[in-house]
Amino acid sequence: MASSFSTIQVHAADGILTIKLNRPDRLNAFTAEMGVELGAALRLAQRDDAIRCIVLTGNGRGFCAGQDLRELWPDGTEAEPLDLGAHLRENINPLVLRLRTMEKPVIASVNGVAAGAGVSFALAADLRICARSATFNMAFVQIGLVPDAAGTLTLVQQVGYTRAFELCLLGEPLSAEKAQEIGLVNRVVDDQALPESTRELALRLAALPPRGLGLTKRALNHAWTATLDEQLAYEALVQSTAGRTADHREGVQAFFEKRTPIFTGK
Ligand code: T3D
Repeated sequence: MASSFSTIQVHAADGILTIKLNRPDRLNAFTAEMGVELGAALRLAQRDDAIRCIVLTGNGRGFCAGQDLRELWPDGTEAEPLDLGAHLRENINPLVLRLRTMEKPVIASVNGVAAGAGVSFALAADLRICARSATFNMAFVQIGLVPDAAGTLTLVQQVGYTRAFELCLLGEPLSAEKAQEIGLVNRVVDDQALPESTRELALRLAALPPRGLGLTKRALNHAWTATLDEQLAYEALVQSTAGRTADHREGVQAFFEKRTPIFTGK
């Protein structure tokens, strides 16, 4: 995969694409250039059958400090207000859509502080594993803004309205342990164990049947807006597709032969 990125680093091995946000002196704050590069890496990952899991992490002591405030306000303030909605539509929303809709599991490996849209990016992933020293800060309120990058939806989904409201309105930092306690993250590990623990999880996901896994992601996302009837119909639809895969046959055959299945993505 292209090594010409300047705001991210990408590394593909063993079916895992690791995308490392790479502006460590700014705690990996998001810029438009990072958005373009992240979008390109995710598109490539989506198209490449050899990639079966994506890991999003950060270089240095931060995961992502949200929007780079210097990029939008290089002089501290602007005479004319910026159209932040346009900025979101162009740079951030397409990334969140891709993370949520691509039929491959995405792990956020939160290595340090996540703030503002950095929290939203972690929430847009399917699983979150984080370092014990990581913190989560819905910092939007501190600068008079509204949580974005789908944070108002995904936070409610992960932790419920009451906790989401408090996190967004008070904007206080949340420790990794507390984040796990309220269901915002799946796992917390010691800082030095994060890369290996992330890799173990990613390898497990990469060994699973990709089609079944991708369709499961679709069905779980579909459930948020569906009635019971609609969800039952949707499950039947995706199950028809999963039932036609060679991986499904392999799984059943392996069960009868009392062996570990080998899923090929067919
Ligand atoms: O429509 C739109 O697009 C608007 C979208 C908005 C989405 C958002 O994400 S809004 C929220 C933006 N993020 C923030 O407001 C967070 C700002 N940062 C902080 O509050 C703190 O930096 C942290 C709590 C994240 C970490 O604090 P600390 O003490 O560990 O580190 P630090 O010293 O503050 O930061 C280290 C450097 O990173 C520092 O640079 P310097 O001064 O040493 O040269 C700091 O300025 C820089 N940095 C941190 N966050 C950002 C940043 N630079 C630009 N933008 C940032 N968001």
